[in-house]
Amino acid sequence: MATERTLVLVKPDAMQRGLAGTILQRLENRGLRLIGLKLMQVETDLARRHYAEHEGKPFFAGLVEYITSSPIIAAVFEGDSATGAVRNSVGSTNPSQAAAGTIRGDFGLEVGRNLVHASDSPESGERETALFFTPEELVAWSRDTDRWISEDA
Ligand code: DAT
Ligand code: MG
Repeated sequence: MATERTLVLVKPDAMQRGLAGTILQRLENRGLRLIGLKLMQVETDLARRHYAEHEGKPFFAGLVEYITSSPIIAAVFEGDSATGAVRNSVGSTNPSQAAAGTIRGDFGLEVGRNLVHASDSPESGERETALFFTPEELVAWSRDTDRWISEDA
């Protein structure tokens, strides 16, 4: 399996509702390794670049307004097949259709307040990580538990 890096954003609604720790804990509990973490206010320019693929869609302006409306936590998780694992834990884009047991399915109701962002491919993970973090801000480390999480560690 390939080691991947994937960007997670704890969005403003999750921050306002005090769910940051719960969300990060669920991903950490899967065995994914945190290699980058910061509390930040996203400015409009970064929001537009992050969501560039959605420019022109009817929800784009609201999406930019939402993601810039309050501080967020940006996190990078690393691990074998990290992208798919995080997306599965996050759940479907619209929380009203997300499976119970997922973050969106357990804590959300509406697509415009879906609590968390997760990269949709390894390539997006690299692109988005570079948007939110400098290389110096990412920490390479190994854990004593890695061999209990991955056969290949
Ligand atoms: P995801 O965040 O699951 O990767 P996406 O990349 O398709 O979903 O869309 C990015 C965000 O845009 C999503 O988290 C919420 C918002 N969004 C997507 N589709 C929407 C819609 N039909 N109406 C309102 N907001 C939407
Ligand atoms: Mg997406």
